[in-house]
Amino acid sequence: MNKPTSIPGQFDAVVVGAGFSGLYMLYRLRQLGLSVKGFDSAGDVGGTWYWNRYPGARCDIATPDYTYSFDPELEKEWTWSEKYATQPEILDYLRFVADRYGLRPDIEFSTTVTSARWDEQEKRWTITTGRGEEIRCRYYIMATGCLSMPKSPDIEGVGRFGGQVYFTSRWPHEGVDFTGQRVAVIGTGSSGIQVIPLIARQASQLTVFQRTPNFSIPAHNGPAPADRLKQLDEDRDGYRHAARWSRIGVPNEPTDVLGVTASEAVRRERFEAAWRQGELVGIVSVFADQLLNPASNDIVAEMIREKVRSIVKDSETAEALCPKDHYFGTKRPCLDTGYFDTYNLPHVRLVDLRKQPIVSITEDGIETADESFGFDAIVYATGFDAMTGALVAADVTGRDGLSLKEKWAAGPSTYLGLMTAGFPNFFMLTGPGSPSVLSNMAVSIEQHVDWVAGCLKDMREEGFETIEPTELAESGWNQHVQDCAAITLMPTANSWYMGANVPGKPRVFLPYIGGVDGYRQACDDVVGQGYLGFRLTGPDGARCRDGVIRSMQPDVAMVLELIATLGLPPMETLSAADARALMAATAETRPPGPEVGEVTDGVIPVPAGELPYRLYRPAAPPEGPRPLVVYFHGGGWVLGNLDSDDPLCRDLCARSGSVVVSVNYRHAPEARFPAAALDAFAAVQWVDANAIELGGIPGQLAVAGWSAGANIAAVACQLARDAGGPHISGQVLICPVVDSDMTRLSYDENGDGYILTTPLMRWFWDHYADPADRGDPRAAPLRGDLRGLPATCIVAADFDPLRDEGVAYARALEGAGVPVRLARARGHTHTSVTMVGVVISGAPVRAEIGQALSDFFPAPNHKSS
Ligand code: NA7
Repeated sequence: MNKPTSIPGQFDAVVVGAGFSGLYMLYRLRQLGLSVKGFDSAGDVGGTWYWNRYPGARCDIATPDYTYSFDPELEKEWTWSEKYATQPEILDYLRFVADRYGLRPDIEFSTTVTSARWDEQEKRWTITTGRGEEIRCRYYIMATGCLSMPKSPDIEGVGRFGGQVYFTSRWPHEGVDFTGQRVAVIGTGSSGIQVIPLIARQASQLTVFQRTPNFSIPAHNGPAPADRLKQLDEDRDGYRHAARWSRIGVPNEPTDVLGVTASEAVRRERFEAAWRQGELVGIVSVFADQLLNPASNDIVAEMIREKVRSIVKDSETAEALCPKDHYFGTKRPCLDTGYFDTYNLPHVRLVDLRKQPIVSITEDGIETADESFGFDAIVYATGFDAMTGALVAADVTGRDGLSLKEKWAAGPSTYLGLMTAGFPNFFMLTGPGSPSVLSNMAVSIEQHVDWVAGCLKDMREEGFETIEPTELAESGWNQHVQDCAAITLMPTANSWYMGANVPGKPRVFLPYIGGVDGYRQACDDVVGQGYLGFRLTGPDGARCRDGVIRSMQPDVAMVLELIATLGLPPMETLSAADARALMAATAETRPPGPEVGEVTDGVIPVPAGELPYRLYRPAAPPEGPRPLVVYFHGGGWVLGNLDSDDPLCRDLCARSGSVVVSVNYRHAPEARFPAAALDAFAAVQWVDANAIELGGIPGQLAVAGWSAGANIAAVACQLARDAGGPHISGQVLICPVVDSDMTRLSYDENGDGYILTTPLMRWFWDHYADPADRGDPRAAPLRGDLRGLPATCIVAADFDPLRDEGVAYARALEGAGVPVRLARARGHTHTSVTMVGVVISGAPVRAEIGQALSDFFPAPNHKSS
C-alpha cells in the first residue's frame, strides 16, 4: 500500500460513521495518503448530533473542551456561543469541519453498511451496503458512536398508540409543535431531562413517566467559562496537553480530599462550589473517594437530594425525584436547565413507575397499574443499546466465519477497545474497553484516531499488511477493564454502562474507567513495546510480541505510584531501629480496619520471657466460644509488632468469625534464628492450653501469618507435629517466606520495584540467620518433612519475589498428602493484600482467607465471610 488504491470499488480504508470520530478519521487517513470511503446512514455529517434533534439537546461537556484540538487553525476559526452548545450549533460545527477539510466527497450519505466480511485469502474486507454495493478494503473502521443505536421500546403495546409518537434519538427534522397537546414523556435520562422543560413550555398537559429518578445538577448555561477561555488564550497547547493527560479529558486538578474524613464545612464548601460550577468534571470529583466508598458517595448524593427537595414544592413529587437506588455517578449524571422546577408547573405531573408500572400503551394513551391516561403524543426518551449496539448491528464477520455478534454473545471482548481477535484490520473508535462515554468524547476520539493512524503508518513503514490482537493480550485487557470497574461502585448500578438497560444484554461493565490519562499511557506503552499483544503479518513474515499490557490491580498500581512520590529511602539502607520507626510512621496513616467485638492486650509467658499479644473477638453473633487463630505479623523477622498488622487482624477476625490472637515475637538482629520460630511454637502451645480463658473452643486452633510471620507459623506447625501437639486444624500462610533460595524466577521478575525487593529480602535474612542456618527447616520450612501437616491455605501474589516459593510449598505439601488451597492474589504485590481499607482489590483475597479459616473448623455455628 505505498500509494492509494485506485481500483474501482477498492479502497485502502472504509470508515463507517460521519460524526466526530468518523470525520477526523477520514482526515487522518487522507493525510496518510490512503484512499478512503466513508458511509453514513444519515443524510449528512454529524453522527449523534444529526439524529438527536429534540428540543433542549445539548452537549454536557463545556464547549472549550468539547471540540477538536488537532488543528490550532481550526480552533481559531470557530467560536462557540455558549458554555453548552445546542444540537444545531454542534451540527453546524461538524458541517463546518467537513467543509473546511473537504471531507464530504469521500462520504456516501443515506447509505447503511449492512455487512463486512474478512477474506483471509485476499487479506481484505468486503463491505456490503444497503444499496447493494460491494466494496473491498484493507482496513475497516467503525466510527459508529457509543449511543447511536436506539433501544427498542420494551413496553407492552408500543405499536398500538393512535396519536403521534416521537423518539428523542430520531427527532423529526422539521421539529414538533406540542402547543395545546397532552404529551407523555417516558424516560428521565439525559435526553428526558433536557427535553422535558421545553415540552412543558408548549404542551397543555405534560405527564412524565419515570422508572428511575436520576441525579442532575444545574448546567448554569451561559457564555463559555471565562477561566477556560483565558487559559486557552494564554497557552492553548498546554491546556490541550493537560486535557489529554487528565482523568476524564477535561483539565482538572485532582483532589485528595476524602468525603469520609473531611469536615462538614469542607464537604459543604466543595459540594456547593461544584453545584455552582455546573460541570460534570466538578460534581464527579467533589471527593477523591466518592466513586469508591459508599459512605463518601452518600454525602454527595444526599446533598443533591436536599437540593431537589428545596426546588420541588410538592413533597411527594420531590421525594419521587430523589434517586435512592443507585450511587451518584454510577449512572450517567445529568446537567439540566430548569428540570426540577418544571414539576412546580400546574400542568406537569410526574408518574412514578415504581409505584404504578406501565401495563400497556393503549390506542389513546398509557395504562398503568392504577390509572388510564389519554395523550395526543408520546415521546420516548428511553435510551440506547449503548457501546455495542451499533457495532454488532452491522454483521461483521471475521476469520473462520465468526461474527462479532457471536463472539460477543457473553459481552464484548476487545484489546484496548480498539480491536478484537479474529477480526484482522478491523478497528473500532471509542469501542467497549476504552474510556469513551466516561470521558470527554472529543479528547478520547482524537486519541483513538491518532492511535489508529499511527498504527497504519507504522505498518506501512515496516511492511506489514495485517494487524490483530492476540487472545492473551485481549483477555488481559478485558480483565484489566473489569478490575478497574470492580474497585468502584460502578458495577452496582442497573446502568447502560453495565448493559442493564437492554433486556437480555450481558451484564458487563462496558467502558474503561482507568482514566483518559492511564488509558493513553497504556496505548502508548503498547506501541513502545513493539505493538505488544498484536500480531502483525506481511509478505516478509509475521511479528508478534505477545503479552499483557496491564496485569497489576489498578489500586495496587496507584499505591505504588503514591509511595514512589514519597521518595523514601530503601529500607535496607537503614538501621533496624530506623526501619522500625519508618514502618511505625507509615502505619499511623492507615485506615483502622473493621470494627470487631472486643480487642484486649495481654502477655504470654514463654521460656524466653514474655510475649505481648492482642486478642480480637468477633462482634457478630453467636455468643460463646469461637475457634482460635494464632496470628504472626510480617516484617522480615526484624520489623513489625502488634500495631503493624492490626487492621489485617481485625479483618481476619471479622471475616472468619474466629478469635484472633496476634502474637509479637522476638525480633532480629537482637534475637536471631531460631528465636522467632521457637517463640511462635511456644505461643501456639500457650494459646492451646488457655483456649477456654481466651474464649476459644478447645481443640479448634489454626495458625496464620504474613511474610516472615507466615514463615514462623509454618515452622510452628512442623514443630507441633514433631512434638505430637498441640493439634492444629489448619494454617494460613500469606505470601510466606518458606525458603532461603533467592534464585527463583519470581525474584527475577519481581525483585525490584514492588516494595519487598531482593536487596531488602537479603537484608532480612542477614539480620535473622547465619548462612549456615538458612537451610534448617526451622528457617526454610520448604526443606522440612511435610507429611502430616494440617490443611493449608497459601496466598501467592503475582508481583511478589516470594511468589514461587509459596507455590512450591503448596505443591510440596500436596505431594506429601496435605490438603492445600492455593489462593492466587492476581495483580497483587507482597504487601498489597494486607492493605485493609486501602487496596480494595485485596478484599476478595482476604475473603478467601476468611473462608479458608472457617473451613478448617467443623463448627456449624461458625460465621463465614
Ligand atoms: P438513558 O440515560 O438510557 O435514559 C433512558 C431513560 O428511559 C431512563 O430513565 C430509563 O429508565 C427509561 N426507560 C428505558 N426503558 C424504559 C421502559 N421500558 N419503561 C420506562 N422507562 C424506561 O438514555 P438518554 O437518551 O436519556 O441518555 C443517553 C446518553 O446520551 C446520556 O447519558 C448522555 O451521555 C448522552 P431506567 O433508568 O432504565 O430505569
